[in-house]
Amino acid sequence: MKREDLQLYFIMGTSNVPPQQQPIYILEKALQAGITMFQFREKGPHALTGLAYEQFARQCQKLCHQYNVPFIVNDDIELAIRLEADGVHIGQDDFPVGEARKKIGNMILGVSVHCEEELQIAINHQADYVGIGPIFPTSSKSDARPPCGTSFLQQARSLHPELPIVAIGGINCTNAQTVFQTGADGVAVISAICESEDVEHTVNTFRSLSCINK
Ligand code: TZP
Ligand code: MG
Repeated sequence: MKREDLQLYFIMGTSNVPPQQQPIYILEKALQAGITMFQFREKGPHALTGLAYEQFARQCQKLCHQYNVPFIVNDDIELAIRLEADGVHIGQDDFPVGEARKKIGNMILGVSVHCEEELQIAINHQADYVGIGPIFPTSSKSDARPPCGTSFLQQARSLHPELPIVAIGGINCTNAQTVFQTGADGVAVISAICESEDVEHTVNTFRSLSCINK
C-alpha cells in the first residue's frame, strides 16, 4: 500500500446514504471524481445481510477495481478473504490485531487506534496504516468515542514520522486542512461524501487541500 492511497478514503454502507440515493451510484461518482481508497462498511439497523450483503460488497469491489482503487472491508475478515479484497480495517473491539494479521496474510491491514499503547500494538503486528479519531463530533457512528481533536494525531505523527495515518470523524471540506496540517496522510469520510450535493466538487476540494502540504 502506498501512503498516498490514504489521501481521500471514502467509507460507505447503505445506511449512510440518503433514502432517495443509490449507494452504488454514490460510490461510482466518488470513484470518478478521484477518491483514493474505499472501505465497505455495511452496519446499522437496516444493514444488508446474507446474500444481499455479499452481493453488494462484490458490486462495490468490482467498481473499485475498475478505477484501480483499493477495496477494504470493515470488520468482516471472512468476507474479505472470500472476496480476495485488498484489505481489512478493524477496530479495537473487533479482533486482536495479531490474529487478524495471521488470518489475512499480506493483505492491507488498517487498525483504529486511540492511544500510544494501541498504536504500538498495531505497529508491532505490521498494520499497514492506522486510523485516528473521531477527530470531530460525528453522527455516522452510533458508538463513536468522544471526539479527540488533533492532539493524539499530532503525537502519533511525531512518534512515527513514516507511519501511514488516516484521520476520521466529522471531517469536512472546512476542517480538513487542519487535519492535513497536523500530519495525517489522508482523511476518511462518510457523510461529507454521502450527503454531498456535488460529489465531484467535494472530492476535488478535499484533494486540493491535501496537496498544500505535499
Ligand atoms: N470511526 C470513527 S468516526 C467514524 C468512524 C467509522 C464515522 C465517520 O463518519 P463521518 O460522517 O465522516 O463523521
Ligand atoms: Mg469495527
